Amino acid sequence: MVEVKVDTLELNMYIDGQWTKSSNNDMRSVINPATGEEIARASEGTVEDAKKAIQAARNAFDTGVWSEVPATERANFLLKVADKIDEHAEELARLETLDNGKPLREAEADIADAAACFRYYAGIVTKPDGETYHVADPMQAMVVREPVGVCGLIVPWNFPLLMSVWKLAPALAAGNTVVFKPSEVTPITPTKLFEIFEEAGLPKGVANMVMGAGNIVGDAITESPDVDMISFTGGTKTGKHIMKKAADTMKKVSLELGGKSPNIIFADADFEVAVDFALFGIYCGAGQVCSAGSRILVEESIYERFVNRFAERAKQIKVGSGLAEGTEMGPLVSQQHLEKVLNYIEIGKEEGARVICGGNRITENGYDKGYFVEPTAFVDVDQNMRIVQEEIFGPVAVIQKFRTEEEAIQLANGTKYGLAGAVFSNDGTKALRVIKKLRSGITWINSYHPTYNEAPWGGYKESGIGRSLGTYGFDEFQEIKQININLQVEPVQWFEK
Ligand code: TXE
Repeated sequence: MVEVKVDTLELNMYIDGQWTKSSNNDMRSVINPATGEEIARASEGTVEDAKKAIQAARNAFDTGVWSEVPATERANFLLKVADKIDEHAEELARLETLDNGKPLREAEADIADAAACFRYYAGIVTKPDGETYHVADPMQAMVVREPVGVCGLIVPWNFPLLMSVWKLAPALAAGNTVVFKPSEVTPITPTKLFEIFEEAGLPKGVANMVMGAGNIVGDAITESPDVDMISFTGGTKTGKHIMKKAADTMKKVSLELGGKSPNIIFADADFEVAVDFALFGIYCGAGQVCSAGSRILVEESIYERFVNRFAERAKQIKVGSGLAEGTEMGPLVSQQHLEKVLNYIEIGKEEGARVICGGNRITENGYDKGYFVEPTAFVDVDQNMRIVQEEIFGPVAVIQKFRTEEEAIQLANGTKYGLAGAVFSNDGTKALRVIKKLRSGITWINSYHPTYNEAPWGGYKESGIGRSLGTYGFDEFQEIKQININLQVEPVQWFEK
């Protein structure tokens, strides 16, 4: 176990261009999930702080300090931010690992993706948009895109910087102002990002950050009549709560929620490739990934062989501190989340499923203070079990058997979620046929997990509404206006004089 010594950081909120403490001076302890030690203390926002941030964002939007600057200026800002993320990449990756627990190589990939996302939206913002229509003479109709206004952006803890950037980059590119709330568990790299915004010269009030509890600061943002839109990534239960609250002020909502994604493996797939991606699909990020391939569906004729090989390889995964050399899977993010995942493992056993690997918390070798869980998989499961239906969000897979293509599709679509899914097969026609039947927004054939700034990300069913990334993700942060121009200005004479 590697000892990590860091000075405790003090993190403050960023409101109207000022680094701000909580109105009641409360601080929240931020914990390293590998050691259980405090690594930072963060100002705990109040309703009053949220209101100040909303007011600042409202003023900044209404005075046009950001929405009315040339698009090239906004693009230049985004490019500067990307360069600064690259400059600080090493520090950011280390902080991400300390705060979230993920292995350093995963954190490094996230930081690189964050810079690339700013560059992608810097490119989009200066490209042509809008349309004109041929309507009846003498009118000319056109459509323009405008920023939505003040956007409330609320993000989770599994990709603390990257999820922030997936919202902040397109929202700012489109000319909105924002009130942003990081997860109370992982505020460190988002705070660093706001330092970068300040250095890159963002006008005051355009981007505001309030930390704190979802049911206090989050609710204040969602309820406010001065906020025009909420973009949220997190659990489905919280997403439903936000959608109901947002209805009172008829806010636009964009929700990226949970999943229980199927990974379908046919007997004609390349066996070792399928096993390899199945492990990556569920254990990358210790399973704390919305799109995790947590339900592995395997064709009957290769089922036993697959289960044995999967378990053999899962047992070899090196679990440890994210900063330790050679670590392949880190701890879970928090004590609370550890308890949730361990509880699901108990539920699985009580339901009669059989553990083929893992199933325990890891406490040896100094791991007892951290939140480590073994890579775990269940077999002998049926579709109605809670471990098959509910999002565990940890390193816990269920492996199911199917006999026919139809059965695979039926099982794959048989939950309330519809975020992601994959098919492994060397029969290209069959793979595409099955993918087209999946009720999921993100899919792969003979792969799992790659994500692109260019391509829309989001789910069907209870996995959410709307899309992040790509041009679709940009659209979320824009209103569409039609402008009708009369080219022959004379009375309409509908009524007699
Ligand atoms: O999520 P929450 P939690 C799933 C996963 C996990 C479960 C619960 O299954 O076990 O959700 O995790 C803010 N108004 N995912 O409790 O509550 C909160 O402060 C406004 C999937 O951590 O959804 C944080 O900033 N905001 C997921 C953010 O919501 C509120 C990633 C996420 O927290 C709020 C994380 C409220 N009333 C968890 N209450 C994914 N899709 O990737 C909380 N929040």
